[in-house]
Amino acid sequence: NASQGFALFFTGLSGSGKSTLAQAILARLLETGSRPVTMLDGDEVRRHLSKGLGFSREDRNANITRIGFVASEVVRHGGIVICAPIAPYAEARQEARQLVQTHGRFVEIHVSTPLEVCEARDRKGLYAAARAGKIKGFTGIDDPYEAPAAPELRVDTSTLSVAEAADQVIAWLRQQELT
Ligand code: GGZ
Repeated sequence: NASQGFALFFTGLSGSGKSTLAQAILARLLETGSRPVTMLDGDEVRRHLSKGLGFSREDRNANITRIGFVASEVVRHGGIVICAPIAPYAEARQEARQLVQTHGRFVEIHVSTPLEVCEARDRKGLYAAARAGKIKGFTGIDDPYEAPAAPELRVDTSTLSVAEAADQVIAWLRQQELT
């Protein structure tokens, strides 16, 4: 029902378009406007909530568990929360799902833009640095990304514009009577 809290949990490679898509959906949800929406921005999370964590499997999973905990609190109070970490490990995504589902819906959205496209974009030069060995353990290059087997939604920003992808997500939420 339309007053139940829910979490939109985007997962995908660096440069896949998660944050851009999350921002577009945030704007759309704020337009229709009846409920508070919290954005757990990746950079902000790493600066505050997950300050001091690195990119080992353990640290990435701790990051996702923290995000899941905060998301579950928002959802517990009937709010909408959007998060967009890479979240490369299925085990941590599952833990976040469990935390949130105690109180509401967990909507996992796999942003499945292929690695070649993310790497070609290379907006921050991180892929080039990873290929050059200047960054070790970069997701998709020399660190794993476990693609979700059964996400609620999958969108590929190499074949859809941001607006089209946002439309698909919003349409799905309406169909599920979440908004
Ligand atoms: C992947 C890294 C790494 C490594 C720094 N691997 O494109 P960005 O810059 O802005 O997004 C990436 C961000 C990933 O942080 P998350 O908190 O989303 O990761 S996780 O869910 O795995 O905890 C990238 C930057 O941090 N970055 N080093 N080694 N991305």
